[in-house]
Amino acid sequence: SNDDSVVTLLDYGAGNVRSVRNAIRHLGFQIKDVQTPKDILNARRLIFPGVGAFAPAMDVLNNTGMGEALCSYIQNDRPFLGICLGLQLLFESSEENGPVAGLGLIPGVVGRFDSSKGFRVPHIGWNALQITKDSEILDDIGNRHSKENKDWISSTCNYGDEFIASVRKGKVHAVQFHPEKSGGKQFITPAFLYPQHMDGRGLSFSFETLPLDVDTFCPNDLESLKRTERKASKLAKRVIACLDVRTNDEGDLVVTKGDQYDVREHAEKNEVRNLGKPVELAGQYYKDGADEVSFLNITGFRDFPLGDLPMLQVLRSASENVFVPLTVGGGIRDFTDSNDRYYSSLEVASEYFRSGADKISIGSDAVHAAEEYLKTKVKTGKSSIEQISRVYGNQAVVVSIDPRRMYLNDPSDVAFKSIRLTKPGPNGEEYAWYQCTINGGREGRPIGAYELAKAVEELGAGEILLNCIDCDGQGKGFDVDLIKMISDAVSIPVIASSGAGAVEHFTDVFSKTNASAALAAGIFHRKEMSCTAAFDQPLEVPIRSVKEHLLKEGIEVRI
Ligand code: 1PR
Repeated sequence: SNDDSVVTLLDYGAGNVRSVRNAIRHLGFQIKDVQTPKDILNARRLIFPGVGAFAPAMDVLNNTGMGEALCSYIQNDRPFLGICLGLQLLFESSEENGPVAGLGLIPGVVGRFDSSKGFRVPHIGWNALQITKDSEILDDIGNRHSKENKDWISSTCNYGDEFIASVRKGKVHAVQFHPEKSGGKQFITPAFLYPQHMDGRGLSFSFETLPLDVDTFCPNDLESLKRTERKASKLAKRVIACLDVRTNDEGDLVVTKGDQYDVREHAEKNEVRNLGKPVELAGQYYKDGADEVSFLNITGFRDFPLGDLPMLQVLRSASENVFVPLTVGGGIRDFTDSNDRYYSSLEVASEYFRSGADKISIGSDAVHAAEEYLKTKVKTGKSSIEQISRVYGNQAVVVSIDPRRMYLNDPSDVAFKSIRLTKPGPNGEEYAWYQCTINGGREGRPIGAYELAKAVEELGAGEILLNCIDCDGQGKGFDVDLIKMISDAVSIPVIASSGAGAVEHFTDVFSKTNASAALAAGIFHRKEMSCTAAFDQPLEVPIRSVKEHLLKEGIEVRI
């Protein structure tokens, strides 16, 4: 097409491209989907938001002839923007699922981050870009990087290792991060893998400057970024708003909030506590500065999730207005319906990704998988964690742990890892272990939070959402003992959850543990809660105030 208002999109159906679509439309363009390789060759401008893992994406490109068309399009210096995997695929090969050969347009290998240096992998969150367009900085990096791809590099990022954050040559751009998920600021890079052998040169990028018209694209705030020091940068700590969603007794999908996982009002009618509409609240929290939004379908363990059209609709609508990552959890597992039709957890997850989720979160099914794995010591490849991470990448798989504190006088009383408590239990117990539960806390299982966390990390989970039933909804602070134990035990990011009631609780958890993010629910919804039945709680605190407080206390956050 020659129409200037049209953007051609290469979406091979492997994940969440919905947000990119929403971003393109938000900028006033129309979308033409690639159906055949010819559509690539005829594009006026092309966006390739690679999603999923490297090998399956290359298979699609090779088997459809799209790969060949892409190479010719790029070699002819036609307007192009690759995002995430859409950048990685341009390189010679990747270590993900591999080595697997890529399109070979840029010299270099896509490698794995080295988590042994104390940097958490996958790399999920907000990290500062290095603008390295001027030769001064290029010289600075010296000869460590390959000369061959030097002319491609437009920006880098240092996360223990220096890695390529974006490339550009002529009209061809590609970025490792997700401008469409960066809320108009900085960027987020779920860069489990990153292209190596690089130099720096650069541009900065944001959703607002998505270079739909690459000819006139202009980096924003180049000067201030140029001045930033070239040292290993830590990821900003994330603040995540969580919406527990369920159907109320009238059949509407509502945001609710439990008190130690109990979501009933306990007033006369014993209704499900209704705090508002999921899409509206998500939009509000995004505007208020949430780094991510999570939807937990808390009764998903009961119903067949693919039948759960309202939840899919919530994701579709939320992703139109929320330009930060969305996570969805609840009921992700293999399933056989009443007609004996079998659905794999992968199919269930795929439906969520297509509807706008960037990550899925697995609770109950992860407990079963971990128990099985610890018993047999065999990775079957069949668990939901393994299946989904293989296709969508580890960064897309969160495991939600719902542990309950079990007090002990003597740690040798149990076979599970226990800790010495900072504050003794109700009967003076000095120790506790944390028992994993399934089905929203309804059933305790013979596995501890520590054992579960280690096992799911080995199975391929990319992040842990660490709740604590005892603290949930209490507003008295996070369980720092538990969060410290788990965040020290694994090298994937840990999201601290349950108990936030004041801004100080966030500082507390970030300064005393290695949590990468803190998630909260009640503290952000209290305005809504105060109009429901008696619920004796501290006042509502906006996300903005939490972040301002963290910044004041010297903890880096995205403002
Ligand atoms: O087991 O895969 O179907 O997933 C079910 C998911 O639903 C799990 O992630 C589980 O944590 C969640 N869930 C199940 N029942 C409840 C409940 O409340 N009755 N919600 C529930 C759990 C926990 C937190 C909460 C924090 C912060 N919500 O995410 O938002 O504790 O709350 P606070 O800041 O107000 O203290 P599956």
